[in-house]
Amino acid sequence: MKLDEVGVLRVHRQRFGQDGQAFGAPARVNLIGEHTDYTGGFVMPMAIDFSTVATISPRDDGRAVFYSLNFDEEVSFELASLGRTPRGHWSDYPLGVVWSLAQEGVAVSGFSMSLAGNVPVGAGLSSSASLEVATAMALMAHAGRELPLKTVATLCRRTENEFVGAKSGIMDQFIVAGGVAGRVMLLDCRSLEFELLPLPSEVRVVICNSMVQHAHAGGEYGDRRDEVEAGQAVLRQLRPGIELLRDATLADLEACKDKMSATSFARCKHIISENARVMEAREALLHSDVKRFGELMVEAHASMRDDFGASAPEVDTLVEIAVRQPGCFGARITGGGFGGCTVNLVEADKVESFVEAVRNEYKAASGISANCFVSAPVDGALAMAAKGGAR
Ligand code: GAF
Repeated sequence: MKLDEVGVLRVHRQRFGQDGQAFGAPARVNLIGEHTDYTGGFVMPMAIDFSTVATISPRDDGRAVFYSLNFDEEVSFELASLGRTPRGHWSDYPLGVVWSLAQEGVAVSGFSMSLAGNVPVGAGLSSSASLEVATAMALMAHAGRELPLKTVATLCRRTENEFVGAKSGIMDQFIVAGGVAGRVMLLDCRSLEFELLPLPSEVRVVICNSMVQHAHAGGEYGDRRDEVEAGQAVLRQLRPGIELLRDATLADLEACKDKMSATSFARCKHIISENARVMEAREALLHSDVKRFGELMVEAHASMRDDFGASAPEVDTLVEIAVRQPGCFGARITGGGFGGCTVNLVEADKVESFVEAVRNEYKAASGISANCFVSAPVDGALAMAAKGGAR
């Protein structure tokens, strides 16, 4: 899905009277490892072919001016008096990046920034991380600073957690900044060490949007996180050597069952079993065992639905339809949950018939037209910039 980057540069010039420099960031889909990131576990995302472009040029009045092409709205702030003051507005994301960069010791001078994106919002594909990372790339260039991947991801996560007020983990910002074309990423969310793995050539990643939206900030995502952290606190207290849930086994959890709520038990069970599934999925990929990889995706979906309580009826329907189709190895909900998209692993030469059947059957079952698209793993923002362009 190519953004009209030239169009964004033209709009920037018309509005601000200066040529801008454009920086892009993709979206992401997570193949497996859901809700494991904020307890230091494992995830396996890849960057996908949607993007946000931030175009920047300097100004000399000490102001930060953002223009959103998507909303056709301009907002302006005095940089000298910038505090941690979110307004519940789209500009919280780019403004939060300015604030977060300052926490990192990078102060920026006045700038005009035009922002445009084609990442579906509320679909679980990380439109917010894409916006944060594109903004950070533009601001770093404006300040003449190059920061490493871990710092870029961490400062963008800080924007989300401490400025916007959404309690997300590190996965989205990390893959959006650090993705590499043709590779999926196995990320250890405690050490931030990662491994890049190829997808077997006989499969394609198909993403199907249920068109049912979720809400992240506050809401159910935050509730799940609290339930998980309550369980983690019990394990930490009762089992020596457990700092984060990723250190625990299902036997540890079982031993602490009567010390936590049934809800926390189920949430932790999902996370502990999901971490194990991610590691098994890595093995499957290393052996090009797409059949096993697909089975793990289906198990991961059941765990998100039954233990984590983070699916939605429409998404369950999409998964049930998908796994019946010839050539589909596995399907599951992807992202934070409560709606959004499924990710499907499909035999390359069955993709067309798969998409047609899923769209038809989903429409018949729910009355909703799903959007389906295929994406290979694409470059993240740092690789994109290193290759010299927003795209
Ligand atoms: C959202 C969050 F932003 C991520 O950090 C992650 O927790 C994900 O939900 C669930 O795996 O995308």
